[in-house]
Parts: sequence; structure tokens; C-alpha cells
Amino acid sequence: MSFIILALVVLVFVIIYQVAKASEYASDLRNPKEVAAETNRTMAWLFVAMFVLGMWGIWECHRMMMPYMLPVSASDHGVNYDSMLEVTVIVTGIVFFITQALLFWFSWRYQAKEKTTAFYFPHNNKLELIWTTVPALTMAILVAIGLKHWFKMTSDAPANAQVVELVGKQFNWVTRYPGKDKALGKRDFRLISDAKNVLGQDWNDRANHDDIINETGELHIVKGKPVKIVIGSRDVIHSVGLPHFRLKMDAVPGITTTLWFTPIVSTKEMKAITGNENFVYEIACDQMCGNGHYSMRGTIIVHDTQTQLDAWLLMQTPYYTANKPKPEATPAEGEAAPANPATTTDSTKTISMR
Ligand SMILES: [Cu+2]
Repeated sequence: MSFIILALVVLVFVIIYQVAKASEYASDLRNPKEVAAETNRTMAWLFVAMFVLGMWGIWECHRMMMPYMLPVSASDHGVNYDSMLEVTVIVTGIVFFITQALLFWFSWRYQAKEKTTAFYFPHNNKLELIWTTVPALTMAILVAIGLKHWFKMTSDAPANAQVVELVGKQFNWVTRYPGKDKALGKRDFRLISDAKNVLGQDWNDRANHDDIINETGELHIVKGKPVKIVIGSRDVIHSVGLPHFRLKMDAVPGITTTLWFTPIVSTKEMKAITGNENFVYEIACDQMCGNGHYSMRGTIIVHDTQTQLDAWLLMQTPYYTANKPKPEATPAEGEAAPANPATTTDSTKTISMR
């Protein structure tokens, strides 16, 4: 099938080439002035056709893309972001249409004709002033609106914000919630152990003892309540990408970055909006971070009420409870003292070496 299509395309090109060559030979026999005038007319009308087809193509492309667009923004910042995008697309769209229409209309209207001569028009200060200041002012207004929203997005989170930590590692996200003390305990990368201490929590800091960790990267938040995400990375640079909330922030090893927003659409509501019973908010990794990058997906659950979130938190066991270091074993009476771990390791080594 693809061979036939390819052969057809080649054939069409050959035909066009042959027709062009034949008409070239034919024009040699005619009056050159007449030929030039006819070519000019054809070209002028082709410009009109090009404009109409081009505009239709642009319209169709956008129409076909619509079903793949993201649903309404699920965060307050995202609403501002979407409105800016809309205004920018409308303003630039109008300018694009007008300038393109003029460009193609000029080509058609002022096509070369025997009796018309070119008008010498080298310079016009008024015109230059207009086409410099109008776009400059428009851009300045768009930038000013952008800065206003940017300052809000990057400002400090409100004091009543829920605080959650989100840490990236090759290749998944880990979330951490403070317990009753409302504080996240200290972390130290030297204490990290995949089996027993996934985030390297310092057990000497008692604030760590009630922290809840979710190793599958579930981020539970509440509709209408600001959330501050404290972002970190265990290995390489990742990036927290929240497409439904229109937000993104890098996760850099050794540096703490933050992000805050207020979710305005709960998971349940978004299921109704999208008509998709299986809808889940996604945490994507927006930074190519290694061969498992594609699979680095966390989820956000936006609860309708604080009670629902509290109920979920109550069901979780603090990480420390399950992974706390075993107290020093004291040998019970009558039992042999456990072998010194160092000696055991050494003897194993010696055996394997033999
Ligand atoms: Cu990543």
C-alpha cells in the first residue's frame, strides 16, 4: 500500500514537471508579453487560493486538536494562566489574520499589469510610529498581566496551607505528610536506605516519628484549601509537572523548592466534568531523568472535604512505626549471645575467598 502511494506521488510530480515543460515550449511560440501577463494573473489568483486553503488548514488543525486539550483548570493559579493564554491567542490570532489577509490581498490587488507602474513609497514616519507603538503597548500590557499572576504564584503560601513533601527518585514520587505535630522532621541523604528509610529521615528528630510516607506518590489534598508542596529529589533533577493544575516546578537534589496553589475542582467533580469514571489527577515528571522517566507517575487525590482527608490520614501508619531501628538486643538468660555481626561477615568473606 505504501509503495503504491509513493509511486503515485512520484507520478504526480512527473506529470506536473512534464506539463510545465510542455507549456514552456508552447509559450516560446506565443507573444512573450501575453505569456507574462497570463502568468501574473495565474500567480495572483494562486495567492488568493493559498490564503483561503492556508486559513482553512489552520482552522481544521485546531478543530482536530480540541478533543486532546486538557479539561478546565483544577487550580486557582491555573484559571489565571488559562485566561492569559486565551487573551494572547485571541489578540495574536486577530493580528495574524489581518496581516496575512493584507499580505495576500496586496499580492492579488497589485499584480503586475502592463499599464500600472510602481508607486515610489520609501518612508513614512507616522506609519512607523503606529506599527511600533501599538505592538509595544500591547506586549507591555500582556507582560504586566503575566507579572501580576507570576508574583501571586511565586509568593509565600498562606499560613493555613496544608504542607506536603514530594520527593522524586528514579523512578517514582514519594509523598510525606506531617503527623499530629504538624511538622516534617529533618532529613539527611546519608541516612537513605531503600528498604528502611526511603527519604533518609533522622530518627533522632522526634518530629519524624509521626510523619506518614506514601511510597507510591499519592498526594492527598482538599478542595478549596491551599496546599504548599515542599519539593526535593533523591538523585537527579526531576520536575513536578501538574498539567491539570497548570503548574510545574523542578525537583533538584540538595535544594528545596516549593509550589503552592488552591485546588478548586475535586477528583469526584473532575470525573463528572470529563465524563470519565477512571479520571485521576496526574503528577508527571517533566524532566528527562533516565531510562524509566516515562513511568514516573504519581497521582493527586483532591478530596471534597477536610474530613475525608483526615479519615485517609488516620488510616495510614507512620513510617517510623514500621521501620524504626530495632533496639539493641540483650541476650536472654540461657541463650547464647548473638554472634558479632562484624565477625560473621569476616568469616563469610574468608570462606568465599577460599
Ligand atoms: Cu523524573
